[in-house]
Amino acid sequence: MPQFLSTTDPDFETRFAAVLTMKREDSPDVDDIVAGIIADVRARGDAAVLELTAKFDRLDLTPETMRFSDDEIAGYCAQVSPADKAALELAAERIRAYHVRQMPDNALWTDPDGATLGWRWSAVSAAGLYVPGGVASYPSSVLMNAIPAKVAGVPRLCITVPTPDGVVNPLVLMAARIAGVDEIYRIGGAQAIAALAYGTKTIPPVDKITGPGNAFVAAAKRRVFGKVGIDMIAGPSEILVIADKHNDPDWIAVDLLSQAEHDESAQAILITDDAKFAQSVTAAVEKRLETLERRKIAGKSWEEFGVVITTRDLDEAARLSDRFAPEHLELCVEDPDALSAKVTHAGAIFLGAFTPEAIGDYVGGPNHVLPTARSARFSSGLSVLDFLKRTTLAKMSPAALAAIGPAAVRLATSESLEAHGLSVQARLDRLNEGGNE
Ligand code: HSO
Ligand code: ZN
Repeated sequence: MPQFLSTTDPDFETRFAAVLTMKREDSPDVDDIVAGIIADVRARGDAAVLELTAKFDRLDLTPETMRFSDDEIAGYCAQVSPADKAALELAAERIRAYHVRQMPDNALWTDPDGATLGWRWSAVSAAGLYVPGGVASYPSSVLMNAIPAKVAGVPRLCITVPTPDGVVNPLVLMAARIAGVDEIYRIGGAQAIAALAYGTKTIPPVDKITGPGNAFVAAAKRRVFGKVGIDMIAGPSEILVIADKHNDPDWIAVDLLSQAEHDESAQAILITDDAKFAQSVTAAVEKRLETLERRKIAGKSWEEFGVVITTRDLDEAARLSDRFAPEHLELCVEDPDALSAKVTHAGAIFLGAFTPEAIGDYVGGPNHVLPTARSARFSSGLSVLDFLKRTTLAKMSPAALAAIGPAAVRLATSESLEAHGLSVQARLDRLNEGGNE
């Protein structure tokens, strides 16, 4: 059974606080092992990567076969059904169109002192995208990571994807090809992250690494941060649905299960202003769980981490949602736009009964790589900005230097940095001599 709370319960605040701080994931401490793997890859390059791939993926590769050739990629892509390919293409087109709009503008202006100032955005030169192997090897996540990188203008984009026992997911290669990925390496784990960050003879290093992964991958990303940029360390998925009684309980039930089925540690939360509706939804969840393919995973998540909260009204529901700062927030209410305006902290909001979260996982357009574990309080989902950086620009006219330079000299003196002061003063002296202008 999920937990049932009502805001009218006298102990509501205590129980709600317990829900907020609930620990859902035990993160095994693999940091020592990962440190060893990274050191090994740094020292021995390809040889270490190949040995670790033989050991963990039971796959013998050579520097030549570590990277999928164009012929291999074409061969696997030919196995993808036309319908699957068309669905990936539709998704890619919509994701691209959305992310193009995120591209920020450069800026350049001259202020009243005569200083010309601004900034310019440019893409990282190379990005590496980690794609997990096995069950969580999602082609949709390839699109969600690769397309923003390409839209940002990253010239070299590569993927690492482990292929344990040599098993390849053709849809992953197809998604990579559609997204315009330049290189695909069939390696995984901490060794792949190390290779991307430090480079080997076969794999040139990248500047930014994104993408989800297991505990080893997460630990490796943390360790290489600083040498390269990383995105976020994503936790298990979450969904919070605010629904009024005018919904079909079964729709809401499958929405909750859609994220519960990702992971036993995933969390699905229903907040409603109608206690009877809450009962109908939980009954519908139980019914669906009888037949759902991933009922073991979804059932465990719902049982252990599911939460159902009844509120006095929908405004109260929005305030509680903000305290969760959920990764995904569905607003299945009569006026979702009005309620959405009352929400500040959420990774992504899905408005109205016809916008199930799963649309956003695949084809809506916005990114599905989103902040989890309440980090939507201070961070955002993956975007083109993750693959861009900003360079600032400043150009002083002689008049501008004359106007603002003396303050710089003063500040340099106050910091006892003589050469700083001199580099400004030398120019001011020339201007005072009337030599320039
Ligand atoms: N909902 C997941 C992403 C995903 N869903 C991939 C289906 N495939 C994390 O936000
Ligand atoms: Zn999902």
